[in-house]
Amino acid sequence: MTAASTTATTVLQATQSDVLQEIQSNFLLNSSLWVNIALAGVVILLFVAMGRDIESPRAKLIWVATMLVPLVSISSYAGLASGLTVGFLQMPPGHALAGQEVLSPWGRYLTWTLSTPMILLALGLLADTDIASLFTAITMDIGMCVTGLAAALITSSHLLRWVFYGISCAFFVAVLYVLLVQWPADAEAAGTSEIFGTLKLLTVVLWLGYPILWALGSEGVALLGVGVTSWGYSGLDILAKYVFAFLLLRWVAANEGTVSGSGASIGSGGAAPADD
Ligand code: RET
Repeated sequence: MTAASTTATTVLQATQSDVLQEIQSNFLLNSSLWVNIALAGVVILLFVAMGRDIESPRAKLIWVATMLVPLVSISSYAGLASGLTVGFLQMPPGHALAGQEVLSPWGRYLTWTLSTPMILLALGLLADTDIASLFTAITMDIGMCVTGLAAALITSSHLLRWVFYGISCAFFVAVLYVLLVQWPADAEAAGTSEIFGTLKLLTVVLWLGYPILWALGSEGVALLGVGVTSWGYSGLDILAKYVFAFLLLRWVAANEGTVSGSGASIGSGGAAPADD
């Protein structure tokens, strides 16, 4: 190992343990992470039990997509609690905390890229939508998360942080359009409109909280501190992921016939009878 690479390694390790120390010394922040790790663990076990009798391929696909939500979550929160996916960022001139080293839990935005498509996949399957519409919702959602990550990570320009925030919001509008305009009609035709309506409302209302929190938190105008912002996201996550997933799975387990009987477009296994 050369002297230069030894120095680089030392700096990297020091930075990560600095971050961990900072997280552990902030009770609000640390508890917001560990509560979610514990909850995700319980929810995973619960969902395994709830899905054990599901048999039709389509209902199973909804179940696996739903299961992935707490599975991604437990990994995401473990990454945050260990300091691996949290860093210090120096905010650019113009930002409320300009020049200060601000703790940024950027891993959240990264892992939303994996968890939110699973939520949309489950919802799209429930509504028995077509593959183009599902593809649109999921890709727009990934666009929203990745540009949200960019908005959080940019330290070169205050303006560009908000430009990326705006781009992310534009992607979000496309997701909202699919959820509010396209899928309700599909769900009506599939006979799942009641549960779809409940889950759509829960999703739209809670998801709107995320950009609001980002704007008010330390990455935006910094009206809220790092710990309060983190609890805000953790609270939204508990409702938007675990409560959402529980309601969906409970309904699917009790109404498997409705789900497996609807459409043959995605995940129904209708085109491959030999599979059984
Ligand atoms: C950001 C900031 C940039 C603008 C917008 C955002 C929206 C985030 C959303 C996140 C939803 C996350 C969920 C996670 C569950 O695992 C990235 C905060 C529009 C809607 C439901």
